Amino acid sequence: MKIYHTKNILKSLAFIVTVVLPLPLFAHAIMVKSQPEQNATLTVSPKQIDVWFNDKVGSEYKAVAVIDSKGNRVDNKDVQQELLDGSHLYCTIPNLPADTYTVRYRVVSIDTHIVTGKFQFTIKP
Ligand SMILES: [Cu+2]
Repeated sequence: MKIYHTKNILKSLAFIVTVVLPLPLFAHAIMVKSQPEQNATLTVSPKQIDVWFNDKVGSEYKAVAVIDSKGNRVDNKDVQQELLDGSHLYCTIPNLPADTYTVRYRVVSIDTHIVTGKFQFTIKP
């Protein structure tokens, strides 16, 4: 009798987890695309850096930074989140000289996990 009862509770919990909770709300953010692309070699300095995630990310604590090969931050510190596409962050950069740059990003996923990552691109006129 007791075991049967426990099974029913477990079944109910399983139902709540799989059906009632909207699972897509708990997505963990993963960067899916960037502009410039990872390891791209460009002949001219881009005007801005774009990163896209697999899902909307939180509007707080977002960060995108561009670092030159000497470790200096060179972006304009103006990260924005696209209004109609919360998965898209971007920042502007000044006209940069030839170098290899590292883009670092930090976002808060909808599942509340903080996600950080980086990629590089090179400017070589
Ligand atoms: Cu997560």
